[in-house]
Amino acid sequence: MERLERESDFLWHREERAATRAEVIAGAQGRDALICTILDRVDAELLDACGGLKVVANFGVGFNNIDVAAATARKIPVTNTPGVLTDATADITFALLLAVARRLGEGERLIRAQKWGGWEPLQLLGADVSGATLSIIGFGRIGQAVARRAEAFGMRVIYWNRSALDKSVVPVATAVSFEDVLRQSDFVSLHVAYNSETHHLLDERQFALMKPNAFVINTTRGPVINEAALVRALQTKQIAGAGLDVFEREPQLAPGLAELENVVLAPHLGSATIGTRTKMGMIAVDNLMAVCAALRPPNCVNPEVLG
Ligand code: 8YV
Repeated sequence: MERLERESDFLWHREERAATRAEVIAGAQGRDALICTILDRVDAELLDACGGLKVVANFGVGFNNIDVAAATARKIPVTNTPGVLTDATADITFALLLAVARRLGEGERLIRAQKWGGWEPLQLLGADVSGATLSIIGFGRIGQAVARRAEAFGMRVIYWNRSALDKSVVPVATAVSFEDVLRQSDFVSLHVAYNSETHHLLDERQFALMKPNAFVINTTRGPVINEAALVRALQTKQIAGAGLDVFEREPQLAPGLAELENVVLAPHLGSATIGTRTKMGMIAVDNLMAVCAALRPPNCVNPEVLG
């Protein structure tokens, strides 16, 4: 913000609440650049209403909030912030995995409700993490960072990735088929980008393939899972639990999800550390400034428009 204030004519939506679509359009009209977040749907209508935009700089690595084809058709570069949030997101993946396996949410609620009567030999027994099999669906930067953490926890790691990966890059994990990642795992962690191909990648049929002791961890985008089907799979104990940082219709949850004991819920905190969000902001500004100075932005998702 300080950089933008110093180096540009900068308008900032200063309120705690998200900007409405009308406010985004009104604020971006006649401007060269828009920095947006997951809350802002940037589509053809918005781009046309804000004619003159030279760049859309997303504050985040995932850019499913932006119609990139519409931006490309208008020759507008779209940029994102990859890399800097890899470790923070892998960390929260592990936080959720450990929390749900070891029933920390249930323990917390027990203590806070002043219902804890003291140690018991069979109280809140959870699942072992060490020695368990972790499946990683989507083995890009974040998936691989999760695998490195899993190795340190003594887990066996298998993965499924859309395209084949160079084995020397991924020494700690074995590639298996999509059905096998589901069948063999004690923990399934999702790290694919969200798009039409990954919509409801985990649905009723996939939960049916999973072991009853399996846990699902999601730190990518909510709609990669059919949340209603997940609730049913959890209610019927078809799977053991879930650790979720993202939801299909944030901030709303599928009916029944919040009532389940065997889930740990976080409000989209994957990249929420001071250091990570600062780096994301700086990269968003680097990208934006580069385009405005007619230079190549470091992280463009539609580089074909750069010529
Ligand atoms: C952001 C994220 O907090 O980078 C992403 O894809 O989901 C998070 O890091 C969010 O996108 C803010 O726009």
